[in-house]
Amino acid sequence: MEGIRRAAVTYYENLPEEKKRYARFIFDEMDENRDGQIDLDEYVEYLKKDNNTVFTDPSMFRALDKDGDGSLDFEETITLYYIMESGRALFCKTCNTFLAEVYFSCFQCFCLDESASTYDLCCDCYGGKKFTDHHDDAIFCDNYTLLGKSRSLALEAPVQKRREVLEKIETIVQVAGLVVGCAAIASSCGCSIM
Ligand SMILES: [Ca+2]
Ligand SMILES: [Ca+2]
Ligand SMILES: [Zn+2]
Ligand SMILES: [Zn+2]
Repeated sequence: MEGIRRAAVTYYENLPEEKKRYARFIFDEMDENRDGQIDLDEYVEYLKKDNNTVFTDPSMFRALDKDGDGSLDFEETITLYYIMESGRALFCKTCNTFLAEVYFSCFQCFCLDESASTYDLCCDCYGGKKFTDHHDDAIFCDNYTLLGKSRSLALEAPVQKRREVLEKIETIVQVAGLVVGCAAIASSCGCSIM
C-alpha cells in the first residue's frame, strides 16, 4: 500500500486548486458528523450512496487507515480518492483483496480480448494456484512485465492505430485530471510511465 500512498500524495500535490477543493468536498461529504475523521460507518455509508461497493470491504478501510487508529483523516482519504480517480481499483479475482502491490494478470485477457475484463490475482493466490475457473492456456505476468509487454504490442501496431489509442488515453486521463499527476510521479520516482 505504501507505493500507492506515495503516488496518491504526489498526485494530490500536483492537482489544480479546483480539484484539490473537490477532494476536500468529498471528504466533508463523507464526514457525516463533522469531526474531521471518517469512521468505518461513514465510509461504508458514503460509498454505498456513491454505488462504489467494491470499496466497502472493511479490509480496504484498514488498508487505507495508515496509522491504524480506526478512522481516516484527510491525508488517508487522498489514497482512496487517487485509487478511484485513476481507475487503480483492482482486486484479486479469487480472494478479493485489494491489489496494492505487485500482482499477476492474465496476459490474454489483458491485451488480446477486448470484450473480456482483466483477470488479476494477488501473489498468494497465483503462487498457491488458488484459482480454478480460468481458461487453460492463460499466461500470467506480473503487472510490471505486463506493462513492458503492452509496450511491445503497442509498438507493433500501425502508427495510425497507435495515435487513436493515445488520443483515447489522453481523453481518459484528462477526465481523471491525471496529466500533471503522472508526470510528477514519474519524475519523483525516477522512472517513466509510458
Ligand atoms: Ca466523522
Ligand atoms: Ca487513521
Ligand atoms: Zn488472492
Ligand atoms: Zn484470461
